Amino acid sequence: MGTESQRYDKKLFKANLKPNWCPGCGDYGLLSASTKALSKLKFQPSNVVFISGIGCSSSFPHWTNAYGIHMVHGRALPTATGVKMVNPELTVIAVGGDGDGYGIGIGHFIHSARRNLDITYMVMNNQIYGLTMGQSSPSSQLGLVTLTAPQGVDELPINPLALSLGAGASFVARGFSGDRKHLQVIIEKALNHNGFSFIDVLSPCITFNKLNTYEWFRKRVYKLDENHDQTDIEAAFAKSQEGNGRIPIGIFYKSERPSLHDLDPVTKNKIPVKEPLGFKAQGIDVQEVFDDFR
Ligand SMILES: Cc1ncc(C[n+]2csc(CCOP(=O)(O)OP(=O)(O)O)c2C)c(N)n1
Ligand code: SF4
Ligand SMILES: [Mg+2]
Repeated sequence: MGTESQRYDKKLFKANLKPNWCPGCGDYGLLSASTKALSKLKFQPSNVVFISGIGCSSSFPHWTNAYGIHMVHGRALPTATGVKMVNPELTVIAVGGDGDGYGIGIGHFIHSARRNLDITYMVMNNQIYGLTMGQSSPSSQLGLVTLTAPQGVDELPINPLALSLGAGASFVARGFSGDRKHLQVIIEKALNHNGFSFIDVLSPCITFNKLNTYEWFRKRVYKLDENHDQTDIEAAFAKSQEGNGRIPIGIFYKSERPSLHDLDPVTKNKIPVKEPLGFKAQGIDVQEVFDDFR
């Protein structure tokens, strides 16, 4: 017999479909940790929506029992923004890969961080383009041999933690899909955070990235402990700079600054999807509007 918090349906958010990821893909770790986190926190599938872009990782919504939108490449966050703006009652979770979020979608990542709408964004960072079979990604490590860099990657990888901190994200964390329990705890905290919560999830691609493997990470990752002050942005920046030898995981930064909904005068006290539709419903004489343009 478990305690109350241990008794929950761990499979509530799991779809009856089997993911088509390669056996051993890091993305399974995030799928397991996030579906369990949602169940444990007593969320209901009818109130949750997963929104993704394109990539192996972006097929994520298909493997969950909740609402889902499989968007075009790099556009998970603008879609998530629209959904949350019109229906703030939904728990909105954007997911995708490093190519999707740190490449084509990077502008949306920065603006979502500074906008601070209450969305959780989880990136399955395998440091490669998996779906398209092994091209370099913006987070590929220097020297990684890829389809597009047979001589080894020679562009500096993006630092998603430092970038999101600089852009104003109010919750910044890193997890490792090889440590699902720890990852689940981070996700629970992110889901409970009111604002843009970003988690970079180290998720090895066992097929196309032969350098950043589970073993490679296990030698390097360590958990941030209670001495790390999550409210100290300078400490968070310093931790985000730690390199290949040591890779901290955990919550780097958390601030209680108001979310966009707390500030926005239009949506603060309104749920737009529940407002009447159309001019007539709002008591506007459409003929008068047309007449204005004559
Ligand atoms: C506009 C557009 N450009 C390029 C592509 C091709 N494409 C599909 S997935 C992808 C990258 C996937 O990498 P990532 O987001 O890291 O996901 P992973 O497969 O590694 O999980 C690319 C370039 C596309 N689908 N649409
Ligand atoms: S190719 Fe890589 S990212 Fe895609 S499913 Fe296989 S292991 Fe996962
Ligand atoms: Mg990738």
